[in-house]
Amino acid sequence: MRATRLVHVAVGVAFLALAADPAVAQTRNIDLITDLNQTLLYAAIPITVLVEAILIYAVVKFRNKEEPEPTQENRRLEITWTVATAIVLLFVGFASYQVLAVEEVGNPVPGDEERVEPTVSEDLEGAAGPYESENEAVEIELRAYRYGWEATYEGTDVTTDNEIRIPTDRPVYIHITSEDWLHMLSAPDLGLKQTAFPGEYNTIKTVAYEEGSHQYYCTEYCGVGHSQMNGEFIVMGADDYDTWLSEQGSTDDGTEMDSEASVARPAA
Ligand SMILES: [Cu+2]
Repeated sequence: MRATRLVHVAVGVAFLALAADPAVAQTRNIDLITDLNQTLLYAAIPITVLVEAILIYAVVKFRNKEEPEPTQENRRLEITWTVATAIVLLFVGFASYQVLAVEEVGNPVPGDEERVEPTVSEDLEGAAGPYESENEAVEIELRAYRYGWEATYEGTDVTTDNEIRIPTDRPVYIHITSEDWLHMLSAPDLGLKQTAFPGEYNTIKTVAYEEGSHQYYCTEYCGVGHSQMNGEFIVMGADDYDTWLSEQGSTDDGTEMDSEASVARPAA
């Protein structure tokens, strides 16, 4: 009786796990990461089932053996499991490399000749500009400080505090740095995560698919205000984004005039 119920629960959970398709991918980054996760999961499930089945079989079958015998050397079996393990590891390595080698996940590498110079305010190492071919690309400089984030939009004086606006369907390069201490940008919905180091830039890249608004956090403990060091990623339609940006730029001297999301920056 109990065993049947357990089996039912197990089957139910397995179905739920497989049926719980992740929501529509918001960015190329999260798309790639979720796909890899699923590929590895589909490979891992049969292996887990096989290993557990052999284990349970052995435990049940040999549980009452009066005189246990030592295992005999079995070269064929050893070769089999060594080769099988190697195949599994190669598969995992190959599948992961396919994703890690993509810029959106592995991050753009600076110094590539086909890239344009990154648009950043300071002459520091680490920033990677867009490829020459990406003439639609958007660059944003993101400065983390205790305890907030200031985004500056390429070619303008427009800044937003604790808010990052990006357009859909265009490559977005975010050059992250810090003014004081280690911080980390993490936007789980968008599959973005990168450390902010003082004195250098780290560039991340994304392409957003869907309009929407997503929380981001500082995930590197940085002091008493760490837990309030959040902000909002706002993904806008490409035209809306251009309109928004030009409206910001046309206000008097281009100082920030942003909505409620903007939080006054505390004195140091
Ligand atoms: Cu922080």
